[in-house]
Amino acid sequence: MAYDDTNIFARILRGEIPANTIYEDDYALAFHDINPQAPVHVLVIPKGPYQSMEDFTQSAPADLIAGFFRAVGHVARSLDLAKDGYRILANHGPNSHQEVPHLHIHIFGGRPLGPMLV
Ligand code: DGP
Repeated sequence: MAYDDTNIFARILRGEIPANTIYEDDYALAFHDINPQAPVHVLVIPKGPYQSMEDFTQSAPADLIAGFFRAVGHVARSLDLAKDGYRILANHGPNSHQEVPHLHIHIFGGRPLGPMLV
């Protein structure tokens, strides 16, 4: 399916709507989730028109893939999550209940998260 550039994260990337941004570089933007599911719940999105892991890992340039995942690790460390631990998650497609069609990695932390439920 074609990338829909009217999605909310595309609009955040273009600066059309605000986000509580905590990190930005050439490859990624990180901001707090509007509906946090843990004491720390941050989203990291790549700078580019990618819907999910599917198209990102197939068609994004290697430097963007590397820079994006490096940014995810950097953000987790900058939030002081590395010692006690954190969880990352990315949804793809209807079975996952992906709501926003722009790739985003969730970072959860700040408390014991328990076992994965699925
Ligand atoms: P997912 O189900 O993986 O597509 O998660 C989408 C997440 O995006 C969900 O946790 C709520 C968050 N979200 C939706 N709209 C906004 C928004 O406008 N701003 C921010 N910061 N987060 C949003």
